[in-house]
Amino acid sequence: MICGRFELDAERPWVMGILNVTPDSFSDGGRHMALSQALEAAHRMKEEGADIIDVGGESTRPGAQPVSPEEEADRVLPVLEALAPLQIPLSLDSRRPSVVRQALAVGIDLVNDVSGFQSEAMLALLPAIQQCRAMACVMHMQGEPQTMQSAPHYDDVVAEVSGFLEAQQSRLMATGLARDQILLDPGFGFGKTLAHNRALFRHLPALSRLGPVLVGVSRKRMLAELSQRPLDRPLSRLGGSLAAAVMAAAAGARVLRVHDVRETVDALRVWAGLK
Ligand code: HH2
Repeated sequence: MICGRFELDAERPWVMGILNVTPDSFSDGGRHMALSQALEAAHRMKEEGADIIDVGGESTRPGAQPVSPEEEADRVLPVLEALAPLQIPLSLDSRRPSVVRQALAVGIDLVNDVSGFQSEAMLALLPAIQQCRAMACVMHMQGEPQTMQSAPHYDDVVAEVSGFLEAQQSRLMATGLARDQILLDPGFGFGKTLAHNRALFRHLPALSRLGPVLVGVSRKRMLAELSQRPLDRPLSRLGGSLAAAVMAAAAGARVLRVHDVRETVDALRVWAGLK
């Protein structure tokens, strides 16, 4: 399967390693702010078996303050430039058209938009995305990060989220992207309660029949709720993250967006060897 400048094995799920170049991300904020730290983390993730590296310059955790596009670009562009020789697909986690445009010029293989390619300005970038043969990830979010967890409400979460993803998939395909180029992501934790997340997780097999699916549950609060652990310790959610990654793979997910690359790669290899 084509992912920008690379071809990835479509026979197994891909591991997307998270590289947050932010001071305030919920589990790894402040760890990769220096260019040298970011590069070291990316090299390590590649060695550990990551298939893609997802670079983000804005935290979208519940309650996060938005950053200006200029600030975000200053954080991510030097990292993307420095990672080019690493020879691994690079994803940009951004909902700002100006940042995405500049990153496409530097060279990225996937555009991960947590606001789901809804704005005209993001849609206007699709020809440039198409030209790079890059993938586009359409994620569902209810509301905005600052307030999304205050009282999320749906009449039918599965119908609403999958309806949104299907509509956006059709919109992107109408501009020339192939079905395989568009990753669909229910957006776990983005304006969702535990009950919503559970319903969406159970719907993954059906969603995977619509197109390739990305699942991002790594270290998220829903894992602490399910494993009955303290809600303020995201670094202690490895067991829950691995269980959810394997279950998502078994449900047909194509991409697993994770913080703990080595452990996830091992868990998926064991699952593939035993299934
Ligand atoms: N989750 C986060 C960020 N980006 N992108 C996609 N496609 N799917 C996700 O589930 C997703 C995402 C939040 O996680 P993280 O990057 O670790 O935290 P923060 O937003 O605080 O930087």
